[in-house]
Amino acid sequence: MKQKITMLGVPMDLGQSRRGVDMGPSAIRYAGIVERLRKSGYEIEDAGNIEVSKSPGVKTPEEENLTNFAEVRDTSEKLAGRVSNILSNAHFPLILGGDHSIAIGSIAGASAHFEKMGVIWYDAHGDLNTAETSPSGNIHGMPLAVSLGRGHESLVNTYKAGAKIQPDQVVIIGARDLDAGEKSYISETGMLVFTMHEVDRLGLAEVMNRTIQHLKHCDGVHLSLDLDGLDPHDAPGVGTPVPGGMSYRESHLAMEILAEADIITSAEFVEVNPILDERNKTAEAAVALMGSLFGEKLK
Ligand code: NNH
Ligand code: MN
Ligand code: MN
Ligand code: MN
Repeated sequence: MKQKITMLGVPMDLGQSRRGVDMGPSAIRYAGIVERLRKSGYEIEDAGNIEVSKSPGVKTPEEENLTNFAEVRDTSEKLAGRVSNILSNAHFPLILGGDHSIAIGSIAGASAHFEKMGVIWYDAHGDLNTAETSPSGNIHGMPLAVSLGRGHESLVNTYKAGAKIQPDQVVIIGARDLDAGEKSYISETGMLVFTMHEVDRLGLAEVMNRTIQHLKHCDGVHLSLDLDGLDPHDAPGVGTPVPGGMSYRESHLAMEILAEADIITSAEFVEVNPILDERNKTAEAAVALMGSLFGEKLK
């Protein structure tokens, strides 16, 4: 992994319906991410937060069931440009959310630097909805679909026209709450999904080994880690907790295996909501996982 990290906060809460996740970047900073990674020998530059503006835009009929469409689209475009610049400077982009809708921008910006970028989606959810299949209209349930070229075209065309990744470049880990439309898309495409059933049967070490193997043909890998992938016991500060998730320990192991494999080229940690949290426990978990991802235990 590159020795220089540029960290960027995205205080976005418009991709879902519970306020507070816009304070995620502050909570993660407060939990000591900069000091933590410096201790491991990284040069880390905090680029601050990108501006998320609320525009009272009038929706067109094509934007139905896409809550805060204009704001999410504008922020995605801005974020993609910033992530792309970080990679152009040969730094590692570490993005702090914000809700998961920000992945539209992170993936658009990062994928421009690779022929075939893989994506590891660590999440209780698939985030494969479109406006047609979404039960909520919340765009944080759609970013993986958008990156795969499905959904409203101006979201799909963020930064660069068209799909940024193909289904064989994606691995979902920890899924336990998939909507009907997401399930049919997964079975149509044969995308690799390790639900909690597979995590329990195989163990997370084997799941990670298979994930790394599956992404062997990729020349870069973006890690998109939704804190609700963890069990709510270990990460209570999230907007849509789902019981039966991966533990704090398992998640550490996952990050350590990724650090050993040295395949991650950009990462985001999303959905930390300090208002719903217990004494910053979820932000602290995020920081600890970042420590492991950047090889803390290996040195
Ligand atoms: N699948 C639901 C939806 O589309 C919930 C998504 N919520 C998430 N995703 N937190 O990670 O609204
Ligand atoms: Mn530099
Ligand atoms: Mn998510
Ligand atoms: Mn989720």
